[in-house]
Amino acid sequence: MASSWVTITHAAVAMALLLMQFGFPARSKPVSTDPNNCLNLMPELKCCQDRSPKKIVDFKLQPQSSPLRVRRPAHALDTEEAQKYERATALMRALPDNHPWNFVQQANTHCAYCSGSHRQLGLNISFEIHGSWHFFTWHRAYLYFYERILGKLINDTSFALPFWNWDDPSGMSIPPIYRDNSSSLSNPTRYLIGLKFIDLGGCEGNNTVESLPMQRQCNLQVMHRQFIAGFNSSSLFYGSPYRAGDNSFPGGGAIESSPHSSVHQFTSSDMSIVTRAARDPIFFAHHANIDRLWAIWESIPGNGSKVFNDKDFLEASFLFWDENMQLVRIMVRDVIDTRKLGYVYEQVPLPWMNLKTVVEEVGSEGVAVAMGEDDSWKGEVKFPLVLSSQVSVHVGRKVGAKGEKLVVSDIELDGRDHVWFKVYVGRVGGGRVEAGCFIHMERRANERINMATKLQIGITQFIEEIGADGDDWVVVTLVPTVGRNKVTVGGVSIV
Ligand SMILES: [Cu+2]
Repeated sequence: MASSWVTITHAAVAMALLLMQFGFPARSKPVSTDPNNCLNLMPELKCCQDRSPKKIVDFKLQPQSSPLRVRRPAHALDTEEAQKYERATALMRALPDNHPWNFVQQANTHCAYCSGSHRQLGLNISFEIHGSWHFFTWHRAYLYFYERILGKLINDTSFALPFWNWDDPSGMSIPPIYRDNSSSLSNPTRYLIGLKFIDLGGCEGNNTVESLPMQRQCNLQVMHRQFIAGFNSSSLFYGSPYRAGDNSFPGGGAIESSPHSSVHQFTSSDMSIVTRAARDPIFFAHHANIDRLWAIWESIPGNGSKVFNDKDFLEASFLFWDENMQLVRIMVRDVIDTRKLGYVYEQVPLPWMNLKTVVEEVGSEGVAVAMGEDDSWKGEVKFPLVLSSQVSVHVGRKVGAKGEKLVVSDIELDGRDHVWFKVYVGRVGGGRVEAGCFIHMERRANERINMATKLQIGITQFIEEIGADGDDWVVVTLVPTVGRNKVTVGGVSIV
């Protein structure tokens, strides 16, 4: 008896040691959509689909029988391509109001996933597809079905959505196909400046003939910066994990704030309000470009995504009506390769990829406050703080640390508000670079949306560029540009 007790105890201790070493086996909890629980929270914006399905089928990748669809830059479509797209969208708009393919019903699919309407299966909490690692994946699946429905409507299995190539100077304005007010692709309420220039993040100038080249160059800098900020790190590029039971907005990835949200804002009108955004047909070209940037990021050597090892990422699932009028449950694992989904992007130049970051030197306009040995030295700024004006704080770092991340934590706001602040990293007494920004887009809701999130930026390359590799401290400056006083920041740290 005594010896078997000893054996059991030994076994238990050995198991406990193993678990301590390798961690407890994780409970799998991918987020999935509850098909029977969708709440129309706003009377003026009913986002749940009108039609309930008889059954839901699991998505299966189709064997490639037809050639790959090739998504081309919207500004470069030929007349035939443009007419096809225009006609398909017109047919979509003409469908009965409650048809799942109807243009507004399709737009509502996006709304239902960003308004608290869709609920997580079995949990009755919001399923939100922004501000986490599902930003890219959900939108890829959404565009996939949207494209195939359009193709079906015009009986063309090669039909491909265009992408809005705003990361190249040739595409930095509203593409011509979206401008004609008699077209099914137009939205006459858009901000007219977009006809000249589209701002990827703080680059709007006079929009004069003289200023436009500089504005375009500024846009390329934004592209370069946002890619660096998420470079070579899955968690920074994709955003924070979002598992079943998690609150919305754990933290968006490198390009969700900018250029994604900045382009939404600048396009204005429906596009600037998350819950209405897909009512502007340009939404789909905008998100095709976001999707393309994801594909580009994945193709960069060394960027192999660590998130692909996480079952909670791969097994998350969404619901969409497909081109056969089935409600389909699609998993993230099905959307990580565009070729398997039957499409590719036309290769076009990436003029932002190898730029050099602009370092603003002391004395440049607006820099002096940030760089001086001002009152905020070493913790004199008290967090949490309401971001009412520019604030600089000295943040400690470990010299020689690999993969440094700047974390702006406990960002709190009412999710209905539009908020934008920029983040600079500077050398004490030296130059600074804009390292990133936080942009939250307005959304409609009857009640306050209590939102708590964080911003993470990869800063290794920025630290090198300002020459602060050997410094124990850097100056981080937060500059609110929209929604002053509407956002609270809990802290700033480098990890
Ligand atoms: Cu979007």
